[in-house]
Amino acid sequence: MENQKKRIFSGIQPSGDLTLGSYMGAIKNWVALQDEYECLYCIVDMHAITVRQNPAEMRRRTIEQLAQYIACGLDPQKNIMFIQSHVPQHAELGWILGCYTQFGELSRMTQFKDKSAKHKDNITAGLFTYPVLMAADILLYQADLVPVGADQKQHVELCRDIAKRFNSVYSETFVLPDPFIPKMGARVMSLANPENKMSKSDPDGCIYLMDKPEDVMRKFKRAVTDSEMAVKFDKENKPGISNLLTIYCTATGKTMEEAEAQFAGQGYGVFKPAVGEAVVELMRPIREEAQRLLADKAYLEGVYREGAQHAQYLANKTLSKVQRKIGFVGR
Ligand code: AQP
Repeated sequence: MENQKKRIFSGIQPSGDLTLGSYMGAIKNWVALQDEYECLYCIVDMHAITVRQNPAEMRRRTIEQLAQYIACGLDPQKNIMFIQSHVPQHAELGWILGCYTQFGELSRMTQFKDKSAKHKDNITAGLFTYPVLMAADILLYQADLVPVGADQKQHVELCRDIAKRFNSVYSETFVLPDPFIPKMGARVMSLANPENKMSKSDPDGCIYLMDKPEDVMRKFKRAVTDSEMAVKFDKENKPGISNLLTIYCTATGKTMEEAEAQFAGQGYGVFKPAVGEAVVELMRPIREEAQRLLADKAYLEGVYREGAQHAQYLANKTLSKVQRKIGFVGR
């Protein structure tokens, strides 16, 4: 299996409950790719601590996130699913790659600029070197493809640059990964402020996968739009409505033209609840299945333990090759 299929790596931080943004930008595509590729899907807890977390909350969310991955349709028999901190090779390769990454490169990362502005009182070295650890996550498994939302494109590009640099110094070592960004849903915006990305840490503008139907409906009915009446896609002038249309199309599988035709001549009072209902129906089976899985902690533990074992086996192959090339004495 290892050598026949191309490989995928992706992960999400347990820094908050999973959102409709992370579902549409990432997980939905993970599910679509699981038959064609050999996939590793990770819960990146080491990335999450780049900003301060409540320990008990993070432990709870880590397990819930695994249940939600499975509930979204990821099959643990087909995919390697694991928790990042259970595979210490990520940290080991991360350190090494940090020595092949320029300070200037990291300074240009927009996520660092955004997050350091948000967490002014705690701008850690970990937040700054986050993209190096992400490069290690991807390169450890020689991943060909990294399915992410548009906001992560810059980090995958940096990962390629680090890999190229290493390969040119020491001969071919790493596969150069490509980002895989969905055509629709790559950047789901906040319902409260459609100029901003929907983020876990912004409860007002955010739909969480585990939200109850009544909460989802309330958030959509309150979604910020504009003073016009037309349900038309126009990202510049109608960011709120354009975001809702994108969510509607991604949830229902309809094209933008179909959605615009469906709501032509109808006001926002009809459109907004219709988007809410489409999302409620999309999320209902996910929420129910996640709740069912969470009642079986032993099963979830089995999945992440087995996942970590398998991941460690693959990670070790790359790590020992890298260590040998850079001049470390074999263990
Ligand atoms: N709004 C979004 N639209 C499309 N894709 C998104 N992703 C996240 N938000 C959206 C994609 O989902 C994956 C998860 O990313 P992450 O949780 O590891 O990191 P993040 O982008 O920092 O997530 P948040 O929600 O913004 O977290 P906080 O609030 O903690 O900063 C990635 O593939 C991302 O592209």
